[in-house]
Amino acid sequence: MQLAGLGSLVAGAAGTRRFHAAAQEPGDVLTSHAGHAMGTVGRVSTDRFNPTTYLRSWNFSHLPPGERARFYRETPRPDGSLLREYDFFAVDRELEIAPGVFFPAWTYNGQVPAPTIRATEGDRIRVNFLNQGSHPHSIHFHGWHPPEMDGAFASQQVLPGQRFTYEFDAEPFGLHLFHCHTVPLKRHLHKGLYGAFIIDPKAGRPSADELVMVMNGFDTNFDADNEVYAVNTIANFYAHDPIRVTVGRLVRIYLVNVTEFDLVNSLHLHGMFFDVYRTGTSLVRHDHTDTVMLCQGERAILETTFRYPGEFMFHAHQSEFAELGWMGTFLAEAGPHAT
Ligand SMILES: [Cu+2]
Repeated sequence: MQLAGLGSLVAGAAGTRRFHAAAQEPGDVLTSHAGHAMGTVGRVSTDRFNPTTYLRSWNFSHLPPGERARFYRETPRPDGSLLREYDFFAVDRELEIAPGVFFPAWTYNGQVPAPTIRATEGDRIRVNFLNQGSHPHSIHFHGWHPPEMDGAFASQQVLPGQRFTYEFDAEPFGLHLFHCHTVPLKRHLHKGLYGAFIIDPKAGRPSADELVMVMNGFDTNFDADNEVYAVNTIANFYAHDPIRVTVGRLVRIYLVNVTEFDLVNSLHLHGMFFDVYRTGTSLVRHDHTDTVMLCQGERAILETTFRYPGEFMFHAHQSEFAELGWMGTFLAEAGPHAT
């Protein structure tokens, strides 16, 4: 993909660096397309939500232990499994999704995507939900559960100020999601009420550097079409702050598509191939490719190992989405790195 000449929102890493390098040389004259490549000016604050931290956080692992215990508790059960108990709340919050672009989101626990829920097959999940938002909401989990835990029927909507506790066993293993299931559905989903739900097989998966990526979009002018696209909410974030990975170490991506208004989204990785485990419910790969396409609500686990050091772009292969913010970079480095 050629970065120079992309739309105004794009600030692709390669283009930005080319500009900086050129600007540091006295007397250098920028090419006529350098202005286009520069894209957005400024950076989104990561004080309240840091997409780099989000990548490798689940069960509130990003919080200090004392604070974490307010939102997540584990209790061993006689059969060796765990009761995993979560405190979730819905709250309205304005999010900066691109420099200077603010979106009036509805969130779980103040962030989009919601904190990732992760369990092992056979664990018990209990989610205490409090709706502090201004509209009725619910949490609808994908996976096995009895109908009274579905959160989708009219009688299961949680009104502002009210609570509901969702409780069910974690199965099957795979990559699932949870989201609000209040009508109008596309509005409640697109406003930000969604998150990743990982269930690990009992025997686990091979050790890897694991990353959660949620492909999302934002309709900033409420015309039922997205103006901004991203992976993990902030447009072009990983183009500026590459995802650091290690050459020779297995990387596992938990990829979820919650993009509203567009039928499909996709992830294309430059310079290499990856294994695809659709919905993560099988340990046998379904595909070996460099581009995976997911419908709304669909997800896949991707596994690959970086062979060469350096930068590798990844982005939606729908060029429009890439140009409107769904663009990122991996930085593969030799040797161990701190996560
Ligand atoms: Cu809702």
